[in-house]
Amino acid sequence: MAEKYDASKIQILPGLEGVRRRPAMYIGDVGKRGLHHLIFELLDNSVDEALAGYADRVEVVLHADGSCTVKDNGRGIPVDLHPTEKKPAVEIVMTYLHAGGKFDQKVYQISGGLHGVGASVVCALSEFLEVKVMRDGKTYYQKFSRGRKVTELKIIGNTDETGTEIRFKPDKLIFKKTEFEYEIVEKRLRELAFLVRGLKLRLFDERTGKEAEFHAEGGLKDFVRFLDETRKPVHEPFWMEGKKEDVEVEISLEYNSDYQYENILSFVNTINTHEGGTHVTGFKTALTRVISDYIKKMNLLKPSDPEIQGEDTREGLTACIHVKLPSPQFEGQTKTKLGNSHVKGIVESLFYEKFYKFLEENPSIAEEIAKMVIASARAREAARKAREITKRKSLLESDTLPGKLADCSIKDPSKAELFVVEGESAGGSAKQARVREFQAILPLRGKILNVEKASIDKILKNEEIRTIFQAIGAGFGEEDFRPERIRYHKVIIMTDADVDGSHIRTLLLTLFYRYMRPLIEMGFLYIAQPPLYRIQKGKKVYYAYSEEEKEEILREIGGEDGASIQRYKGLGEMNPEQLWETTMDPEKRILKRVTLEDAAEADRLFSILMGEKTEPRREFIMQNARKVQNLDV
Ligand code: 0RA
Repeated sequence: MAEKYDASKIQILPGLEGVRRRPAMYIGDVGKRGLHHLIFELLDNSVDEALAGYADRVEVVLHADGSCTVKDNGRGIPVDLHPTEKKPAVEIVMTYLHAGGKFDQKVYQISGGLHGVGASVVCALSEFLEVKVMRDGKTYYQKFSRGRKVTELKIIGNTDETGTEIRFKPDKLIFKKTEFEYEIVEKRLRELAFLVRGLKLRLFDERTGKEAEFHAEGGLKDFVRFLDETRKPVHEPFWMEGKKEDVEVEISLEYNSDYQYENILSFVNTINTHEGGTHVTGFKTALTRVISDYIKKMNLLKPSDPEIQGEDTREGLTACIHVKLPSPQFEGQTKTKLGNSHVKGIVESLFYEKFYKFLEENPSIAEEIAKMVIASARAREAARKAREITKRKSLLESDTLPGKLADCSIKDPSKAELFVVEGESAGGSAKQARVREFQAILPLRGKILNVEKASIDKILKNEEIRTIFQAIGAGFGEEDFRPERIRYHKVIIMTDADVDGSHIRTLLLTLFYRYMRPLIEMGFLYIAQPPLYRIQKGKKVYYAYSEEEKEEILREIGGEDGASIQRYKGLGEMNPEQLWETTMDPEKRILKRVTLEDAAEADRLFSILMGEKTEPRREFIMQNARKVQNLDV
């Protein structure tokens, strides 16, 4: 540090009684977490000293008497007298709540979350706390109990070491349980070794004799390797570090072939940011961009491929991100989400540049990663389609038949007919007129839907439409239509001879064309041809199905004199008997079998009539204003 430490910089805050009264406010809780937090709190101070470049070794001992020692080889907590308090700095550190950042010139203040509350909190919550400071060739010693000093600071010997050693025993009056767990401490020490490259951390458990030493010269690269120990990485980890403005960034990552999940660990000033934050957002944004850009540049996407999305670039990814900055703002539920917004752009630009360069310099790795990402995108797209089909299946292929369907009794599809009838009243007539044995009736509400502007997806969600697919019973869609399950080998569309009728017909033909094409190809789709005119002379009744036919009939019966001519506008104008006679009786009716060309033409018409583009639609209607009545096939 450039600036010499000065005891006057210690900001004095009220005493430690409050900490003992409300410990959870300072350490989170008084359970296992809070208990171990005491060790982590002291560790943070030692790690700060290491981050500042003054310590390279930290030791933790779990003693047989339930106490714990945290020792580092840093400069040692200052022992000079505070100018106004007239007490050694180390005593103030242990007995006053202080704002950590104010009392020394730490570059990366470990603060925020529950960290950084200081050694005094540990002191307040300990049955005893002993501190040894090795400085200036001497060893200083002072003892405290429950936040109060038990001895004055004294010199207990000479030494050529420097550093700080703190031994404390958690207070039984405060904590539910006071036994430290080796594994919890071990995990944090290991993590710290990866986060502070080169720092040696040793753990010794006197109670069991267990010990471990952690030291990672590779920093986060070693962390990534450790995390993926049991997986199959497809390449050597990528690693980078950089600095921009007041933010230091270190990132390492690798992809695994046998693991589909993303595992992104993030840290700010060695604090695990479980909830992520701006550093993680910047990383993800850049990762997506780098890989998409690379794939584009190398032309690796087929035209049919979906666009790469962020999630595609994170399948099989293990990544560690560590940023260091002077005043981190922590947000979120557990205060483990970085909020400083400028960090996003800094991480994004530093990482983009270095990772892009890495891909360019390692073409075989880049190719491997690109392949995985493209495979993920394809799998995502396929899964989406599958979901959609399942959804449709459950919607449309449920075994229950629609309630509106008046089914026929015969089960042999080759003998069964389904009339899809426009309008409830015509539907009612058809039900009365039909031969129940082989004729089924499905009435559709007059206006199926306001088809103008409705997208085909919306139309598919329409209740009325779904009943048609349910009645036919063979599912629908390119991959999912099962012709062998078609329940009727004649599906007959029966609509009015007016504009609405022709619209509905066009819509139905389009649906069949797009989603049940085999039904058309197999010749199972028909259009009923109701007559246009009813001509009666005396007791004789004639039906004409076209203008020509009407003229012909009139000629045959000797002109219009004495004849009554009725023009049918809708099916509803016919009584059941008439409907049977003219349109449903297999002996007399005229059915038009729908060809694929008919349906394709309807589909084209549909697109113009109901499509999003209003311009061609308007044009079409203008051009065909007079023909519009006969817009059908
Ligand atoms: C304030 C100033 C200096 C060092 C420390 C605190 C310090 C605190 C802890 C806590 C655990 N280990 C520690 N090591 C150092 C620097 C004093 C100087 O200028 O020499």
